[in-house]
Amino acid sequence: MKIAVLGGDGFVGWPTSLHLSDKGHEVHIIDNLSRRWIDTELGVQSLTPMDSIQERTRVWHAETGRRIHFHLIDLAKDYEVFKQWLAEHQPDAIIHFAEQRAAPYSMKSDRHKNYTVNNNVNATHNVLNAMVETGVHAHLVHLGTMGVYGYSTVGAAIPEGYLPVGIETLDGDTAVQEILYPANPGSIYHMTKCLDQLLFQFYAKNDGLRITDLHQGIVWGTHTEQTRRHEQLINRFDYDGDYGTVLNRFLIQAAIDYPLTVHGTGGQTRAFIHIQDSVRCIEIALNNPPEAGEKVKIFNQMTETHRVRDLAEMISKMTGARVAYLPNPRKEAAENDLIVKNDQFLQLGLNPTTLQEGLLEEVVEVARKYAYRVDRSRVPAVSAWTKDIAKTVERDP
Ligand code: USQ
Repeated sequence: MKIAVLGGDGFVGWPTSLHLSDKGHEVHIIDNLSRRWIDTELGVQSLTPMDSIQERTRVWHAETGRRIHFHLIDLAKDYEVFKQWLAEHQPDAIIHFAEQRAAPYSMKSDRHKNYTVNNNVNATHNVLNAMVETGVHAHLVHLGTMGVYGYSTVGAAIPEGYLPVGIETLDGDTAVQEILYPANPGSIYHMTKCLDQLLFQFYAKNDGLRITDLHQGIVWGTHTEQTRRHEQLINRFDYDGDYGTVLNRFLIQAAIDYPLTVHGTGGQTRAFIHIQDSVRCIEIALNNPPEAGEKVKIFNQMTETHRVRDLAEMISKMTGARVAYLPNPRKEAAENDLIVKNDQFLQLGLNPTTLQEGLLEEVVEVARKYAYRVDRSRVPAVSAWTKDIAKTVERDP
């Protein structure tokens, strides 16, 4: 297949591009390199040393003989350029990662809120609009988030996207209708992914676009089979308070002897997936597209659920790190349960990497190896969800 990977320079986009190229697909990365600009804005860098995208693709070619093409396009701003690219290249599939993906970054200030909404919603709509306009009815696979469901405790498993609801009819009967699971975002970033869902629903219905939305949990880990092949193919690894996700943050904190930064009681339960499984899921989704005219296909892309404090205690036992319970900068439920259905990927052959088997290797291979690159002043999470919370958040544990 000819595959366009939008956002192919990012944390999940890069290993996905390598994985698909390795499988023999013709991969075209489209990216505006915004994630690298944001590193500059925040004054941080990936824990792992990252080369330019041009250098990464050159090394991939030298290693494997395969070419990954790179196109510098801003999807949110350069609609006409993207439309022309699409008409010219006619990909069979488009994978859409090209969104600002950090919840804390999206909550930093009014400017960051505007940026996240404008960037994410425009990018998604521009892609859909250009597909219809050019008649390129490629299979669109979008990286969504488990966060669209919210984390309120309902004591029932979260289904894969849809919920059957009974509505009382005028004559007293019950009509059953399938609806998108009620969106319940916990940040501006998560809200944009909820808005994406409506855009997909409309374009699938109105224009018969074939769309798959992957509701992914928190990704942990760094390496995939392909990123291990050469030092310069390494994936990025964020540890800072805005872009670092919880488990990867705990790993690097343990490696630099920084108390593990648990927000609140650590009673938040979240869904997790290893980066290797994430790229496999994307491939499985690509190979199982919906039919034209079918509703949007939704998968829950996660393999395990864990409570934040249990993760901290697990890593503390493994490494001897101390655990710090800090005031929570976020507005979120202090404690929640989470049960998630992920039957579709399991039935299609996903064999999950568990935390137990992968964690130790990650600490030793990545966190300790690159610990010398960490700027400790960038570890605290200082982005507060409301102005009131900002007053109560302790800046440094
Ligand atoms: N947390 C801590 N300590 C930290 C960092 C986070 O206790 O140092 C807590 C947070 O308060 C939150 C939980 O850990 O309760 C998860 O935070 P996170 O930053 O790991 O994850 P989140 O903000 O939800 O976002 C990440 C990715 C996002 C993706 C999402 C999947 O950045 O792109 O969509 O995970 S999910 O969480 O399932 O919605």
